[in-house]
Amino acid sequence: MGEFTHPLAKYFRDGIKYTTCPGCGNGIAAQSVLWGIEAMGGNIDEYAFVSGIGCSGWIPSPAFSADLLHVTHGRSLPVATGLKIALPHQKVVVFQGDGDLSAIGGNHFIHACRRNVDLTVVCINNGIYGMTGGQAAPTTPLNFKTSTTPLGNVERGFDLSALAMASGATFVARWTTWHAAQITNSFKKAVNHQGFAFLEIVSQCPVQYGKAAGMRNDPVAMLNNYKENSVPISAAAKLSEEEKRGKIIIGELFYDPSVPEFTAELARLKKEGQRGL
Ligand SMILES: Cc1ncc(C[n+]2csc(CCOP(=O)(O)OP(=O)(O)O)c2C)c(N)n1
Ligand code: SF4
Ligand SMILES: [Mg+2]
Repeated sequence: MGEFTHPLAKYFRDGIKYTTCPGCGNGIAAQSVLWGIEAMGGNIDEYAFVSGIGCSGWIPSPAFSADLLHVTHGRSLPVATGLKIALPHQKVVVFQGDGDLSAIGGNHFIHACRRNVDLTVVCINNGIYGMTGGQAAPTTPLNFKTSTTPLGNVERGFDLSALAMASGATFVARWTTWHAAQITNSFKKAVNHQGFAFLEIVSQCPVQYGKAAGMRNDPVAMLNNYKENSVPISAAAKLSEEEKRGKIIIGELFYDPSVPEFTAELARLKKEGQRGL
């Protein structure tokens, strides 16, 4: 039998090895996004990837054979915004962990949503600080035990997609790593949407979150859990608040193509200024 080359291997730099733990959802997220790029013509040079610090930050960088910016923790959105203003024709895709996005980077996030900058944000929401030892994040569920909340978390977790919608994002979708094909479809729509697109991927960290949830190093149990507890948005509308508790509401949650996009508005103002208006 001949040697098998993975169809997505062409998108990776030679000789780079992922440091991701076995069974981590980051692999599914990476593949789902790359399948989307493949379906949209496969020209990875059209994209620039920006990421911060955290396990999710290592998804594009240094592995993807593309333009990459790997920046400080929580700061990928201001950098991505600057990049998009400088190179408006580049498709800018940002990978963020839930901690990176909603703790240290929380203010950057709400303002990037509000500005409707044409970025695609792929948020790997594993409900915890994975890379640094399993500390509680702003997404960690109430009562959940982590290394910093050994008796249980007294804070309620953010619903990141709801935060994005409330802050003004104009495309919002949420899936879990069980829904790889759906992630690919939503990623394509997100990239083609002219505005701030937020794609939340509820993802397993079998090492840190799994340990605390009684599913240590058991990604299959975590994926089955996502499969059993995910509810499509259409079905969720018929459930009471009590019935929705503990469920993951999935689907394309919001889309508004009518809001002016930030960099297009800047270009319009520049043109008007040059004409002396
Ligand atoms: C300014 C700053 N504060 C804190 C850290 C430490 N730190 C690195 S990654 C991280 C959180 C990682 O969690 P998340 O963003 O959810 O990514 P994950 O590892 O779970 O993918 C923290 C607190 C840092 N690198 N820089
Ligand atoms: S610590 Fe968790 S999030 Fe980080 S690579 Fe390992 S399994 Fe993935
Ligand atoms: Mg995390």
